[in-house]
Amino acid sequence: MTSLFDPYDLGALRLPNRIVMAPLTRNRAPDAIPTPLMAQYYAQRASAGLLISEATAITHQGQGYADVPGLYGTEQLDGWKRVTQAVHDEGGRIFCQLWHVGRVSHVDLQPGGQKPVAPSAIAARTKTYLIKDGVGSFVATSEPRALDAGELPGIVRDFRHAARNAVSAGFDGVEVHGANGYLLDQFLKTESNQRTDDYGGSIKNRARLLLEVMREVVEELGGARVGLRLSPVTPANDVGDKDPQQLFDYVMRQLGAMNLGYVHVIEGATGGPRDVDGRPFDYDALRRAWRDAGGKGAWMVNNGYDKAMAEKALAEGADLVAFGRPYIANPDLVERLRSGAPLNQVEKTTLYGGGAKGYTDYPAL
Ligand code: 8OZ
Repeated sequence: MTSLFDPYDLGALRLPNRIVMAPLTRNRAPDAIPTPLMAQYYAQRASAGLLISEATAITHQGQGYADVPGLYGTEQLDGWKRVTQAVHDEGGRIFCQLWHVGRVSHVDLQPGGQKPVAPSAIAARTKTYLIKDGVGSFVATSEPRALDAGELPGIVRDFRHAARNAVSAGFDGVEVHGANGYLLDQFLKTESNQRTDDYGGSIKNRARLLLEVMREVVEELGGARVGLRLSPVTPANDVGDKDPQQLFDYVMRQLGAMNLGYVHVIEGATGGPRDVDGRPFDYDALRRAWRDAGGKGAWMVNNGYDKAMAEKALAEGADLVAFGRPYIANPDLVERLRSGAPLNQVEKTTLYGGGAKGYTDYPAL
């Protein structure tokens, strides 16, 4: 039987174990530039089979929160080089999560104070995070404007360009953020996408932007260095779909031939219950749809896993398990899971923004 501590070959990368550090937003990159403190934080966690970076804006337009990092300016790339170097020096491997927030943003964070962009001009009933004079606060997102179809090829190119930047900054690969109610998820789902052109209406049309992005990024890096994160039923950031099973089964069938390194699925509500509205969702059917369509990469599961659940998931066909909150408080999570040592608990007040406190000061065993 496969154990969490067995290696996994992700393309040419040998992961020494099946434990993945999930992407975690921590708002500690002023001016979107990764800092030496961030390098220390990721390096402390380098014993994970794979680290996935916090969500990283592919363009200024793709940014939606204060002090999240970017991957489009020279100083940002230099900041990330320090991070990837520190992780590699500790013997780790790290992918960059590529992010466009779409409507989950605020005019104060957008270029020229413009409206955030979205598939349709429908505001998300959700909050974003601003920092003013060093003080953070959660504020309502701004009213978005609907993207013109003529702007979409530019966004696809922005993803591709960011993927190239990620590799030049030393990342081992990228994960496209298709989850949690951000731009690509907004296009996928009926509640946020009311377009009447080729990018709205049918499942095929709503999935078009995501699939165009995936094809371009795979063409740039080769499939083995590309993953995709999805959250079929999460209500995060006010998204919802009338038939998520059909929608995501279709997406999986289309992804099958792309030779992706992995598909990363958030099961249930992000950071919350695995059951949403008592509506059952068949994740095994998703995996089968992907495999039947030729998907050969890793099936990565996430959301509220502990060691026992993770071992069970591996026995039932998952290849990798991503841990989020446990990784915030336990830099040596691999060793703790191996030895059965107790886990440090997360301090909630230091999750978003700030410095070393609640970031790099969680003790290893
Ligand atoms: C928490 C706070 C801000 C952003 C996600 C990138 O949910 C995020 C995020 C999480 O994917």
